[in-house]
Amino acid sequence: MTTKFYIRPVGRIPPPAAAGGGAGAPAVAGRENLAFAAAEVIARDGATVRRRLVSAAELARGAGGEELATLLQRLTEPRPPIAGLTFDRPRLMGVVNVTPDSFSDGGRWLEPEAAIGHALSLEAEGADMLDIGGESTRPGAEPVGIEEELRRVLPVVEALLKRARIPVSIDTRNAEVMRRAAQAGARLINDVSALTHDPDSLAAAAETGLPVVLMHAQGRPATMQRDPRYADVVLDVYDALEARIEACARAGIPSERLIVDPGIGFGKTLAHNLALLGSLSMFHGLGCPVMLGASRKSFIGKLTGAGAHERLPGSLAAALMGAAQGVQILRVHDVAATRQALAVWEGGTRSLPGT
Ligand code: HH2
Repeated sequence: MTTKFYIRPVGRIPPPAAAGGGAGAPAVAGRENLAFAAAEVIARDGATVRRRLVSAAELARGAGGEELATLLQRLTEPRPPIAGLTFDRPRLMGVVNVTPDSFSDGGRWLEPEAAIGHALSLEAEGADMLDIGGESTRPGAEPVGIEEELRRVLPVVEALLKRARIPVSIDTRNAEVMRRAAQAGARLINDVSALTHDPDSLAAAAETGLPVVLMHAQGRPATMQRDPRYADVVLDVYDALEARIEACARAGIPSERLIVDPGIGFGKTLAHNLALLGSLSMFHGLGCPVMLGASRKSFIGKLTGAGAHERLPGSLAAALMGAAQGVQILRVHDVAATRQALAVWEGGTRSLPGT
């Protein structure tokens, strides 16, 4: 049995201490306000998982051997821009659900004009990109026919190409929708099945040349919440995303065009979701920007009893947990509120003592 290693950065060092002493501390994805003091080094060997805390300085000296040095390199390298967006600060993807049945806003933006208006208002609130979806993937949702999905999303994508200044992403599991949306001007593909749902989707995504969000899901929306199980949710989701990055490489989609997302709420219990939320920093080891979609999700309701429309405070807390762990893209419904929360977090983490 071969041992697989994982690095989970912990303990942010604020500037200017992070730069002290010459070489400076390693930082998550090259982000200057995300230098870390230590890391949990995890080794999995079949059913055995060992964890030890190592100082970042020790790790940077190559104390853990070649494999860990390569992993650390992937974790700390700056990420190149995707769809014109740089990743020197957290970016916001505004959610536009052109569906009758999405869990928090189903039916509100089903007419193209309503969806376009909503998208433009999210842009005005400070969204960095817009995610247009024509199929709800909430737990229990049934699939939508391709023609109906195209009918919902294409007019919105086409209109936004002319009317929005920020890039548009297409949230779909279907190859034909990927191709048609790319022709209509979409700049990013967001697939909650990580290009596994439609057998033609890997080829279609490669053909478009667009960047792709690979989101982890266990099972299919209709049944995914029936007793999901993992050996170790964080390590299993990491391994599954790594396997999809490899599948993309074989299909001609290089890792520079990929974004990974642990898929909060997709085949996960409350405990699974919370474990992922607490270990997001580890996912940078995959070498791609990390996305988090926690906005208004049911784990917030399960923790607090809040209904789908009362989950803004919990959504902001989750967004800040993501930001603190270097998540590059936050997929949110409430753009203005998240922008404000992030501005405070960014300001505080970049502040210099003695100013
Ligand atoms: N969550 C949803 C849909 N798409 N994409 C990514 N990358 N990450 C996510 O967490 C994610 C996603 C579900 O949220 P929503 O679109 O609001 O609901 P619905 O699926 O009911 O339309």
